[in-house]
This record gives sequence, structure tokens and C-alpha cells, in this order.
Amino acid sequence: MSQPRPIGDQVRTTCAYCGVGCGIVATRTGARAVEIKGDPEHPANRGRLCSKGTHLGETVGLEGRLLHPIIGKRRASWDKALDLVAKRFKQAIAEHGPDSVAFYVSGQLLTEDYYVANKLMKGFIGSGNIDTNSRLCMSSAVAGHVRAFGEDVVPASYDDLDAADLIILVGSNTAWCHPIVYQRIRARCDAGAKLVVIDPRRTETCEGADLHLAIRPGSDVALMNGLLAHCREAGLVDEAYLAASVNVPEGFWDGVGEGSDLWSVARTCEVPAADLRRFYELFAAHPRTVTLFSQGINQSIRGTDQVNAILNLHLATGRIGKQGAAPFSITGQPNAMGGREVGGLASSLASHMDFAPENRARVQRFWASPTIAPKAGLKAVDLFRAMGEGRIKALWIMATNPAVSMPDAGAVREALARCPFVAISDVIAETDCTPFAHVRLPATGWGEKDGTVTNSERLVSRQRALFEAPGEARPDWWIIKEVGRRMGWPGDFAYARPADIFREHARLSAYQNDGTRLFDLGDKVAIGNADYQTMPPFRWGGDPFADGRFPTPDGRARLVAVSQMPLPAPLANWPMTLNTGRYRDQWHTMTRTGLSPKLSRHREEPLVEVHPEDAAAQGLEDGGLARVSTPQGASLFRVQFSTGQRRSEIFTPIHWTDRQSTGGRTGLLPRPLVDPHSGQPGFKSTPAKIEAVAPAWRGFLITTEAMERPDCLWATRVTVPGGMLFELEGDGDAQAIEAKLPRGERIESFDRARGSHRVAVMRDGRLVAALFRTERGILPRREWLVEQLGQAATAALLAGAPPGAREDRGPIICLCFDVGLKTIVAAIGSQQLTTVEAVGAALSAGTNCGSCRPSIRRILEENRSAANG
Ligand SMILES: Nc1nc2c(c(=O)[nH]1)N[C@H]1C(S)=C(S)[C@@H](COP(=O)(O)OP(=O)(O)OC[C@H]3O[C@@H](n4cnc5c(=O)[nH]c(N)nc54)[C@H](O)[C@@H]3O)O[C@H]1N2
Ligand SMILES: Nc1nc2c(c(=O)[nH]1)N[C@H]1C(S)=C(S)[C@@H](COP(=O)(O)OP(=O)(O)OC[C@H]3O[C@@H](n4cnc5c(=O)[nH]c(N)nc54)[C@H](O)[C@@H]3O)O[C@H]1N2
Ligand code: SF4
Ligand SMILES: [Mo]
Repeated sequence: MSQPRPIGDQVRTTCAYCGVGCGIVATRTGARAVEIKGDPEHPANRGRLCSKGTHLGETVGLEGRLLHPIIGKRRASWDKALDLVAKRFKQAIAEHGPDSVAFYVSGQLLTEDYYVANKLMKGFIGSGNIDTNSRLCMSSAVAGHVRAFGEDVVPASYDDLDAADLIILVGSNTAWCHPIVYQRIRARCDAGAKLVVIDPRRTETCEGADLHLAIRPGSDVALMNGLLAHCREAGLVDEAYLAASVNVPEGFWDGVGEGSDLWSVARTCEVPAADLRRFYELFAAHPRTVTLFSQGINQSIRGTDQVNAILNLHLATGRIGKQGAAPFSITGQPNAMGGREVGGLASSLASHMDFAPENRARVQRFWASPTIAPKAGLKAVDLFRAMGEGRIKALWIMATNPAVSMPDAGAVREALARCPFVAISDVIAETDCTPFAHVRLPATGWGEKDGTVTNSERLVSRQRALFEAPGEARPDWWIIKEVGRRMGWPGDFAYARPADIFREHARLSAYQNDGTRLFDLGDKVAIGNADYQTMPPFRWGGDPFADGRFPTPDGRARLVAVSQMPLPAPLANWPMTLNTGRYRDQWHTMTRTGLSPKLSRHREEPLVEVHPEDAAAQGLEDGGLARVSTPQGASLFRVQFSTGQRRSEIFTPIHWTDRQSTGGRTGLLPRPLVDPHSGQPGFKSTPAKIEAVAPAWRGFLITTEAMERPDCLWATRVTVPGGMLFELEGDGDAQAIEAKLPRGERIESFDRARGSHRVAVMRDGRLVAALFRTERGILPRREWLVEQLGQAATAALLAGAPPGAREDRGPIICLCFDVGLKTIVAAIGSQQLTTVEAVGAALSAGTNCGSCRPSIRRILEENRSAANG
């Protein structure tokens, strides 16, 4: 199993988070402590890390970990827990057939884990019902690739970015979600390449771009078809390439031409015609184009068509299979790609093979399995719907949190409650899924597990263990194979180590392949255990399509006719459109990034971003609370005015859960509507409304001790150095909250005129907790009070920061050097700073991981316009 390293040893591994797949050199410095550095030799990042990677060390503690199996609410042995999972799955299969059971897995499993899960479900249980959270993430890109290329192959690598003259980012907040790729893009732009961003919001990714098209959401096909029609008129279509390598369906060009004149496109996309023309000109002038896309394209009920609109453009202009020219679907999770390789989606069988009879026979032969899934299984949204209808009798969730991340998460919770048996493998003890679990299985997490991941550019890298598995935690592959053995197939699940699985996976990829599938790890089938341990990163597929050949039966790619769907008019009761997405320093449901005090500082609460004019019309206050409702559900958010929002569109983050807050529950809001080809939900566009909420009092609570989230209208938990901070708002009194404060000597102060009440709890003269509330007054600075936690303190502390205490630096912009907004603004003014580099030279801000450089660029921009206007 995993090989923990002695203290002081350096281990090369990969980051736990996004699909950029950065290499890390980790040095173990203690029992659960590690020093993190970027790996200068790793091709994905060449030594750089973003804020999340840099602060991985803050998330490796054992706080909140699930450390032993649990049946119901009681600790159980591994034997009992595994036997129970095997028994309940066998029972359901015996009584209701193989399609009555399902696995719901994740792009955060390692390839080896994923392979074993897929083999167990499709080859031995005999159902296609294994789907993954990648359904919510990448499945439109997968479906688009298969339609155009015949196989799910991403025809790009990061090196293409270094060679491109034009980089187009469509529906991608790269600066926040793929920061190291973004830094590479910026470096290329500094060398003269042009950058175009296509996103309804003005995100930090747009700072310094040559052009930002704030298109109407869902109008991407009109835009891409418009550009393609323009290319045809301007003679930019590569007829020779089409003749040699691409099938063009009859009537294709007529479809593209329809409604594609400049004015019509500008009207549909709601962008100025002059900007559109500029986009066309940039495209015409720069053949070496990389179009990078992610969730703004994929997470739509027309996601697959949107993907194909982009692929059409690249195929028709021959901008593919050449250095610096490619469509580039960038992946989200660290191993989204590995999951696609093993066939972890319900819609594929295994190893880039679908359910065609010859593939089923081939895979069954390879596995020597008693059965093989006859057809594709239920895709995530259909799976949970079937569960709600009572058709799924046993479910196993691994490394994902569907009670938060599925659309219409309220209905998903009801479905989970209805499922007769739910097993969950997770690293964390309490997630929003926990209440539905009959069995909980403790998995090893990042830094404890060993195996491989594949990043966005088909680069396979090793994740390596640093620490011994804590408590009784076990690797996911081990847990799955133990269940497989107990279900009656001991010889087929006899793996002793990840390398055994990797070799089998490589063999299947090469099995009777004969060049029909580009995914082929044939040269790894005989890798020894020691070589697997030291295996350097490698890319499969080489430079795909460089020879103009595609993995289709006739060797040719296909243009796919796609047309813009009619865009719905706003509904009377739901006049707003809700868009959802990510924050720079949080990862999904915050089970890990939420542990880091530094990462918590970028955004401490879940905000709803609203255009100021919409806000005025709705009576919203900047910094106040608002309820966002959709037909599916409602949740509270803190209002932030933002001119980067288009009118009638609002944006909320996906990260906050019941564990962290009473509000910010974005998952409750989206519709469970999906793309017809991929089954991917349209998370980015939900009819909604927003209304102001005005609680009677505001306050906050700091504590050194673990505490349940206080029960009031608004309570958000933030990890701070030495403890927790809760931001609070409520109606009525706060007696219930006060009653739950840690025990100790209490000192209190009242100010009846302002309706303020302050309580500090001391033990042995040291501050262990404090609660500050007010109806009409102001609240003191959190930062100084947080610094007093655990320190010797007196009643004077109830007054807040004393004069002479460190000045208020404002929200922290640079996490690495702890530089706040106010400090940066002051330095810009007093030292006449005009560039990101100058701010770096003056304050160090932005000179380490670089994740805050887009923020600094924006601050410079705002202060420049403030100075001028
Ligand atoms: N910090 C951080 N990084 C992450 C993650 C994280 O949780 N936190 N998660 C990772 C994962 S799994 C994923 S999938 C990626 C996601 O990475 P991204 O796709 O970059 O992130 P999102 O914020 O989901 O959405 C991207 C943008 O799509 C825009 N958009 C919405 N509707 C439309 C539209 O109709 N057309 C166009 N063109 N754009 C639109 C949104 O306004 C948003 O800015 O990030 C990965 N990286
Ligand atoms: N509204 C809206 N919803 C969305 C999105 C959106 O943009 N808008 N984006 C969607 C996308 S793209 C994605 S990828 C999903 C992500 O959503 P989820 O997959 O639900 O989010 P995570 O928080 O990453 O869940 C991972 C879980 O696995 C656990 N875990 C971590 N490491 C391991 C491990 O090694 N083994 C095991 N067994 N468990 C582990 C973590 O503790 C956590 O509970 O959200 C989707 N939902
Ligand atoms: S860009 Fe950041 S989060 Fe993504 S892999 Fe690299 S260091 Fe990790
Ligand atoms: Mo994702």
C-alpha cells in the first residue's frame, strides 16, 4: 500500500485541485506537516503554483477527518462495513436486477480507483450505472469530441498556448479556475499574442484582455456560427484541409449562414457590432489560434452543440493539429481526464470504447468477466431522478458531494433519503451527504494516496503519498476491490498495489487496439513496480491529428450542423437569470480549502453579485442580505454590487454548504434540465428572482473551540488563525447562541441606544470566544479581535481594537505576503504606481504565486479611472 516518507524527504507529486495538474515538490516536515513548492521539472507548471496549491499545507491536518468505518452512527470494523456493502448490493441485484444499483463517483478519484470501480460495475455487476460528477463538468466536451473526432481526444497541450498568436477564452474564468494556465497565457500575451474573453460577466480573466465580449448567456452558437460564416465569406476556410480530412454534411454552410450577418449576430449576442467586427478581424489576422473553453460552454442545455460550434470553427479553418492552433477543452478536476480514460461515465464502456457489440465482447473477454453491461447506464441527473422514484435500491457515492453539487439539490436530498441503502466513501466525516449514509467508509486523501492522474493536456502524472494513512483510512481502490472480492469475485479483484491496476488499465487500452483508439498506453503494460514508483509525467496520444487523420471509421473528422437555440424572454415571476460558478481560493464544497485560514480570506462569505441598477430597482443594499429564489428553491446571500454583471443577471458561488453556513446554498437553485446529447445540466442559466432581507441585528462570533454553526438567519463560518469566525445576522434575541458559547468567565457590555451587546469568554485570563452584536451601531474590526484569540486579555477588549493597533489593511489581496486592499491603494496613490510589477516591487504583492496579479491589475485600473474621473 502507500509508502509514507520519512520526515525531511522530498517527494514529487501533483496538486490536489484543478485539472491544470501542477507538479509539486513536497517536503514532509512533521507528523502532519508539509512544505510545498512548485516542481520546476514538471511540464504543466515548471515550478509555479497558484494560491490553492501554495497553501495545500494548511489543509493536511486531521481536523474533521473520517478515520474509521461507520455503520449507521456507530464505529464498525472494516470487515463488518465491507461485508455489509457487498451484502446489500448483492441483495438488491438478486431482488431487482443489476440496474437497481449504482455508483456515483468523481474526477477526484485516481485513475486506479476509477478503473476498479468501473470494472466492478460494468463487468461484474453487469450494469452501466456508474456515473461521475464529470457528468456535471466535462460531458458536453466529451460528446462534442466524439461527434467531431470519433473519440474523446483533446487535441491540444499547454505548449500550444506558448505558440499561439490569438487565445480565445470562452466561458472560462481562467484567472481564478486555472490560474497557472492563465499565467502562461499572460506570458504569451506579454510576448505579443492577443487575448479575447467571451463571458457574460466581466471577470478578473478579462483584466488586460484585448477584447471582452459580454455576450448574452447561451448565445455562443450564434457567435461561433457568425464567425464561421464570416470566415467563409472572407476566404478563410481551409478548403484543402476540408477536402483531405473533414466530412461536411449536406446543407452545412446554408445552416451556418442563416442569421449570421454581423448585425444579426450582434443583436442576438447583445454586443456592439464594432466589438464583433474586431473579434472577426483578430481571428482573421491570427491563424495560430487556441480556443480554450470550460463551464460557460459545457454547463448548458445546448452544451454539446456549443462545443461543436467551436470545433467546427477550428476544423473548417484548419486550425487544429498544428502547433499553436487547437480547440482546447480545459478540465476541471485533477483527474477528470483519467475518469474519461477508464470509462467512468455511464455513457461509455471502458478505455475509450462505447457499448457497440464488438466492444462489449472485447472488454468482457479482456476482463474474463461473467457478464458485461448491455447498454449505457443512467446519467447523473437521471440517476437521482430514478432514485427519487424508488428505482435505485443501493447507491455508493465516492469522492463527491451530490447533496450540494447536483442541480435541484433539494430534490437530490429527497432522493437520497428514499434510497434503501447508501454507502459513502469520503475523507471527511461530516458532509451534507452524511445524513443519508447507511455506511461511511474512510478513504485516504491527498498526500496519503498513490496512483496516477491525467490533466487537461493528456499528461499522466503520479500522485504520491507523503503521510501514512491516518486512523483506519484506506485507499479507494482497496475499498472497491474488497467489496468486489466479497461480492464473489476474489480472483478478479486481487490487486495488491496501484501498479497492478495501472498495468491492467494499460493492457486494456492496448488490447486489440490496432490504432483504432488513440488512447493507448501500450508502452506501459510491462512497467515494473519500482518504475511505476518513479514514473515521470508522460503524455498519451502524442500530437493528435497532426497527420490530418481522425479516429473515425473513414479517418475523417466531421463538421456538425448546429444552430443557435431561441433564447427565452424573461419570465414575469422570475425576471432574473442566475449564473453560478467558482471563487479563486475555494474548491467546490470547501471540505479541504475551507480548512485554510489564508484561503478563506479572499471571499469570506457567499455573495450574490448584482448590477447596481438592478439592485436599486429591487431595493437591495450593497453588503446587505438578499434572498435568491428559483422554482426549485431559495437561499440567502450577501449582496455585492458589480458593474461586471450584465443587467438582469446575477451570479452566486457554488461552494457554501450546510456545514459552513445557513445561506449561500447555490445547489438548491438550478433546474435539473440537461443537454440532450451529454446529459450535462445547464447550471449557468436559471430563471430567478431576488429580494432584500433586512434582519434586526448583525454580529459576529469568534471562538478557539469547534462549535456548531449558530442557528440564526445568517451564519457563515470562516476559518481564521487559531479558531473560527462566524458572521451573523438575525431577528429576535440571541440567547440560544449565547447559551452555546464555550464555558468560561464571561464579561459583557451593553449599549442600549444602539442595541449592542458584546460578550467575551475568558479562561485562565485568555480569550476563548467573543460574540459582538448590534442593531444600529457599528461592529469592530474582526482582524484585531481574531489576533486576540487564545491571548491574555482584559475587559478592554470589548471596545475593539485600541488606538495604535495595526491599521486596517482592508480585505487581503495577496495571500502569500498578507497585503490588503487598503495598503495597495495607498501605495498606488503615494508612490504613483502604475503597473503590477511596480506594486510587486513596492509591496511584494503578487510576486510569489501570482494568483492575485489579475486583482492587482483591476485595482490599478479602478484607481486610475478614479483618478481620471
Ligand atoms: N478556484 C477554483 N478553481 C477551480 C475549481 C474550484 O472549485 N475553485 N473547480 C475546478 C472545476 S471542477 C472546474 S469544472 C473548473 C471550472 O472552471 P470555469 O469554467 O472557468 O469556472 P466557472 O466559474 O464555473 O464558469 C466559467 C465562466 O462561464 C461563464 N458563463 C456563464 N454562462 C455563459 C455563457 O452562456 N457563455 C459563455 N461564453 N460563458 C458563460 C461564467 O460567467 C463564468 O465566469 O474550475 C476548476 N478550478
Ligand atoms: N450550480 C452549480 N453546481 C455545480 C457546478 C457549477 O458550476 N454550478 N459545477 C459542477 C462541477 S463542474 C463539479 S466538478 C462539481 C463538484 O462537486 P463535488 O464533486 O460534489 O464537490 P467536492 O467538494 O469536490 O466533493 C468531493 C468530495 O470528495 C471528498 N474527497 C476528497 N478526496 C477524496 C478521496 O481521495 N477519496 C474519497 N473517497 N473522497 C475524497 C471530499 O471531502 C468531498 O466531500 O460541482 C458541480 N456543481
Ligand atoms: S493551477 Fe493551482 S489549483 Fe490548479 S493544479 Fe496548479 S497549483 Fe493546483
Ligand atoms: Mo468540474
